[in-house]
Amino acid sequence: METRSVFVTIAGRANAGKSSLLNRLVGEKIAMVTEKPQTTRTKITGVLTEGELQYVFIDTPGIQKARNKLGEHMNRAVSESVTGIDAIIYMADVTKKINEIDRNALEAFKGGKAPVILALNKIDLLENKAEAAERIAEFSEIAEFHSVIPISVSEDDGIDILKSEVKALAVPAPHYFPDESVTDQPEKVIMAEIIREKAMLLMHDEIPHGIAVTIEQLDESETRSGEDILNITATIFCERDSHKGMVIGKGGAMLKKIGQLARTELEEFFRIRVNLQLWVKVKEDWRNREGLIRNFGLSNNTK
Ligand SMILES: Nc1nc2c(ncn2[C@@H]2O[C@H](COP(=O)(O)OP(=O)(O)OP(=O)(O)O)[C@@H](O)[C@H]2O)c(=O)[nH]1
Ligand SMILES: [Mg+2]
Repeated sequence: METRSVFVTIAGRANAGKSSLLNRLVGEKIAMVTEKPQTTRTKITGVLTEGELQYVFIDTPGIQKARNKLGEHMNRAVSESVTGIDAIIYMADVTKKINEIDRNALEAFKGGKAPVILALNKIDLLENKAEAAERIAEFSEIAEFHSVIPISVSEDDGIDILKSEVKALAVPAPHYFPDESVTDQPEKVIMAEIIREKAMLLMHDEIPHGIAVTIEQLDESETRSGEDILNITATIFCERDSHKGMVIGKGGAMLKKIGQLARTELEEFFRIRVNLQLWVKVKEDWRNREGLIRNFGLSNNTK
């Protein structure tokens, strides 16, 4: 059988819905999603195989005006993901006016070879569909697109059209990932991300952005009734003592809530009972410390 593959990078400003799109395309929740900007911190590969064709989607962090070293790493993760691929899906929230970040990103893509598909997301939020036309006009003034597709990831609207546009760009090539895989993320990374997502969802202001999670210990045992159980010990890092207090909450209430939400999702994802132990530690200003950024697996230095 002659096989084909297509590599597509999903890029755009924070909160546009890139990770939601990745999850929708591969049919499983492999990337974390929150209503807060700057949720995704590294590139995440999603794989979808349909017969001879393998799609490889790369979700990237929202492009930002970097305010710390972590932000610089995140932007680098985007720029390194837009070369050597077959297409770029540039995703934008249709309800937001274009800005400098869109302009600069699209200008930078002009130097590359990959065709750019503009996906205008969240059309479900438009009262008047004519607003989409306004946005299309704005974007068309600053760049040329392979195609422009209004979509709603949450309503599953227009995703098929987007997929068929991508499919048309596939090239004869081997399948680079096993046909049954949905992501190349190691299990520990997925575990840490599920916990981080819950902490991000429940925390406010600056706290969610200063959270990192590591898995300290992982083993499987049997309960007394003979059921398999996965024992996970994880640490939630935050940037200040005052943040630590908030993450733990009154009488440990917040940490318990994070743990409950995370455990439910971990059990669903890994289809096994989970025993989750959470610790909270402080690493001051870690988002500006290269060594810590690297330890948390967030470094983008290609060495
Ligand atoms: N109304 C509406 N909301 C959506 C849609 N798609 C995504 N969202 C919401 O938009 C928010 C951001 O979604 P994400 O998928 O995390 O966005 P992202 O682009 O990956 O964000 P970063 O990782 O921060 O760059 C979440 O609250 C989603 O539920 C959509 O089609 N319609
Ligand atoms: Mg994301």
